[in-house]
Amino acid sequence: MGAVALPASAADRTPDRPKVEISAVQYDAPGRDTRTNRSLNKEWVELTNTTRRAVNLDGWTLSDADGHTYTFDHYRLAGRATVRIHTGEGRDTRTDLYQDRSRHIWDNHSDTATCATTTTASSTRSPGAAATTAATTDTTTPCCTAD
Ligand SMILES: [Ca+2]
Repeated sequence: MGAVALPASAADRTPDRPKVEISAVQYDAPGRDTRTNRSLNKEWVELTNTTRRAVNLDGWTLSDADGHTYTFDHYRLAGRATVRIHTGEGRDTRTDLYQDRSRHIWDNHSDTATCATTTTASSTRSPGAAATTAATTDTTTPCCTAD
C-alpha cells in the first residue's frame, strides 16, 4: 500500500567514486625503534582501494599528527589493491612505497594518519571588492584518517 521510502544515500551513491582507505597501520615497529632502515621499514601504513577502478594517487598526501607529510608521486593504485607505505628507505614498487626517512614518524602511543587529496581551486572574487587579484589556492581534502 504505502510507498517504501528509499534511504537518501541510495540515490546519492555514485558507483565510480574513488574510495581509498587506510586499511592498516603498523605504527610500532616490532622490537626496539633502533632507527635502522630495517626497523624504519617495519613501520608502515597501508592504503586500500576499495573500488574496482584504479585511482591515481599523484599529489595525494599521507601525514601524521605532527605534520610529517609524504606526497605520492605518479602512483596509481589498482582496483582492489593495497599499497604499503614504509617509513624508511627503499625502492618503490607497485605494492610497496618508501618515504625514505631516517627517523620513525608514527608515534607508538598516540598518532593520527591522514590521507588527503590536494586539488587546486581558484578563489572566488567577492562581490563589491574592486580589483581583487584572483589567486589560486591549494585546498586539502582529508579522505581518510586512522588513529
Ligand atoms: Ca613508531
